[in-house]
Amino acid sequence: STIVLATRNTKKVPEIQAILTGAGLDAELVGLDGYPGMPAVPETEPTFSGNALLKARAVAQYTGLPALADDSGLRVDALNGMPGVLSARWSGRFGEQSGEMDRANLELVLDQLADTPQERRGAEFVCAAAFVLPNGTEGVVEGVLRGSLIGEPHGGEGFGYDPIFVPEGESRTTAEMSAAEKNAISHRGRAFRLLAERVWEVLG
Ligand code: ITT
Repeated sequence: STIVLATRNTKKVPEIQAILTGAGLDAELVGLDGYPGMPAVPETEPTFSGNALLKARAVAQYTGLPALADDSGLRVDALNGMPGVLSARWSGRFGEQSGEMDRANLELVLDQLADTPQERRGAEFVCAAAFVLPNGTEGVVEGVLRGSLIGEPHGGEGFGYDPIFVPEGESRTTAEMSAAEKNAISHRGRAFRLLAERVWEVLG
């Protein structure tokens, strides 16, 4: 069966496909590349869960297929939880080529933390995973990964803020981990493994 993932972030599709396949969900995930006419969904909610549900509902309605969505981001302790739901848009360069936009977002956070010592550089990745089925059944769950932000980027895997994020108890950034290593501990891994259980219950 096919499930549409309500994302234009091409890095999310393989990450989430691997997590769901690992959780035993037998479905092919497709991103929004196949739906170029679908209008962008404004992410107007103040919470990750609210925005994930907005995206999944819009795509379920547009496609008539079961839809999943990921709304995620980085909460930085010393920035009072920012950029949070604004993580993709933090540098104001949303819509540019994804590598450059990711780098601009990361550099801005590093600038903002320039005077913050390592012991106060705690942060967490958060992921809300939502599902909406054609019969209207819906749900949303969250996963969190605690860690801290180092002063300069390390590693070329992953995306977004991965090159500066070191999970608690680890010495490498999530950009220095394989996809499987990251998924085993990540906010996204936790959220989508929970979601897979939930979707099974609903589907009976
Ligand atoms: P869609 O809304 O189309 O899914 P998006 O990238 O705009 O794509 P979000 O609004 O959920 O998605 O923003 C997520 C941002 O949070 C992402 O662009 C990264 O900057 C950051 N982020 C989320 N998960 C991350 C991860 O696993 N590693 C590094 N950065 C992450």
